Amino acid sequence: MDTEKEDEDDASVQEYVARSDFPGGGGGGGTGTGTGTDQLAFSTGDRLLVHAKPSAEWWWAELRGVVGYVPASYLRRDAAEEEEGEEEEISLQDPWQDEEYFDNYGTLRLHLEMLSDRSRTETYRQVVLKNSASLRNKVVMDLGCGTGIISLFCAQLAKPSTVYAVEASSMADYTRQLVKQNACEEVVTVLQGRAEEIELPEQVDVLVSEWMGNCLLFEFMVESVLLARDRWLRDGGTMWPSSAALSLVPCQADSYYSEKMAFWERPYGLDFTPLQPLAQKEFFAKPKFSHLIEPNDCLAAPRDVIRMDMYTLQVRDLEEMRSEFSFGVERSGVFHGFTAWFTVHFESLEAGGATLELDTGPNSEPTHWKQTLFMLDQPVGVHAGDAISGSIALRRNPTWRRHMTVTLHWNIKSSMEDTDDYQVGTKTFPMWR
Ligand code: J7C
Repeated sequence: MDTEKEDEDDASVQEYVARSDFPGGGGGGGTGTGTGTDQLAFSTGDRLLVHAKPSAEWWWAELRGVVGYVPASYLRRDAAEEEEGEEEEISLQDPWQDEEYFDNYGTLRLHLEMLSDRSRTETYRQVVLKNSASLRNKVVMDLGCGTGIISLFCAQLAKPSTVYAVEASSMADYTRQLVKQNACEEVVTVLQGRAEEIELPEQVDVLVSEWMGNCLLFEFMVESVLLARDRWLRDGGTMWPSSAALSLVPCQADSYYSEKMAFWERPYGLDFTPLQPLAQKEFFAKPKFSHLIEPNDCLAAPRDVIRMDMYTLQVRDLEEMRSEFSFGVERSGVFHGFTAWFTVHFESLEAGGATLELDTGPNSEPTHWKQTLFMLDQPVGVHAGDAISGSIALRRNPTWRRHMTVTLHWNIKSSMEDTDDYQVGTKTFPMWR
C-alpha cells in the first residue's frame, strides 16, 4: 500500500462547516428523467470534507460518504482548524460588493439601458401623472434615483412640496446638474449616499423606487427600500411599487436548446456528443436571464408563485421565499424548463383610484429585464392534459447578500390513460453565486 500517497490525500482534504442549508440538485424518484445534476445537499452545521476546489464558486465535497458539488460561499472553515488568513480574507470583502455595484451605476451604460426601456420608464411617468392631483404638497423620496428621472417627473407633472432624490453612486453629481438644467431645484433635492445612511429633515408621504432586478430579487436592492420604509415613511404613507409578484410558467425553449445542446449531435457530420455534459454545466447550470419567451412557448397558463406586499414585507422574509405550484399542460410539446418574470403594482393615492402595473411578462411589451429561463438538464415530452406540479424556492446567499439560488422541484403526471407514469426532478440554479 502506498501510504505516502494516502497521507498526501488526507492532507489535501479540508473540513468545512455549512453556514446555511443547501438543497442540492440530485434527488428524484419516479422514472427520474430531468434530474442528474451532481450537487450535494446539506444542512446548516453539517461538516463537509472538501476534496477539490475546481473553481472559486463550486467545490467537490463529501458528506456522509456521498460526494458532489457544493457552493463555496455556503461553507466556512471550522474555527478550530481555521488556517490563518483564509476566513479573514473573506470577512474583509464586502458581502454587498457595494464598491463594484455603485461603480457600475456611476457609468452611463446601465442608466441608458433603464431609460431606454420605455415600458419601465413610461409606467413610472404614468404613475406620477395619474396621481398628480394627490401628490400636491406631498413629500416624496425617490430611492436609487439614478439620473433622477422619476424625481423630475414628479416636479414636472405634479406639485409635491419636496422630492428627496437619493443616489449612492457618483451619478448623483450629474443628477444635481440635470435637476438644475431642468429648473427643478426648488422641488428636487439630490442626496448622495446610501439610503440606509442618509438623514432627512422629515418623514415622507411617498417612497417611490425602481428597485427590481432579474427574477425580481437579484441585487436585493429591495432590502434598502424596506429599511428606508421603516425609517422614513410616515404612518399611512404610500409605497410605489405597492406590491410585486413573480410569475412562473413551464415552457419550451427549442432554439436555445438547439443552439447550446443539440448542436453537438452532428456538427460538420461529426459526433461531438461527449461535449454535451460539459455544455449542460456551462449553459444550463445558471439561468439565462436575457430570455424573451414567445407566448406560444408557454406550455400552460402562467401562475404567480411569489407575492410581496411592500407594506408588510420584512427583511428577514427575503432569506427564503418559497411556494408550491401546479400547472395544467395546455399544449403538447417539449418541456425544456421554466421561465420566470415579475409584475409590480402601484396603488392610487386616491381612494378607489385605478392601480397601475408594470408587467415584464411575454404578453406585454418587452422590457430590459426580459425574462429568466431555467433549463432542465434533459427535455421532457409532455401532452395537453398532463400536470406539472412542484415548488420553487428563492434562497439568499448567506455570504454574498446580492445573490441567491433558485431551486425548482417538479413532478410531471401524465394524462395518458394506460400509464400512471410520472417523472420528477429537482435543480438548483445559482444567481449568480
Ligand atoms: N442607496 C442609494 N442608491 C441606491 C441604493 C441604496 N441603498 N441601492 C441602489 N441604489 C441606486 C443605484 O446606484 C442605481 O442608480 C439604482 O439605485 C439601481 C437601480 N437598480 C435596479 N435594479 N432597479
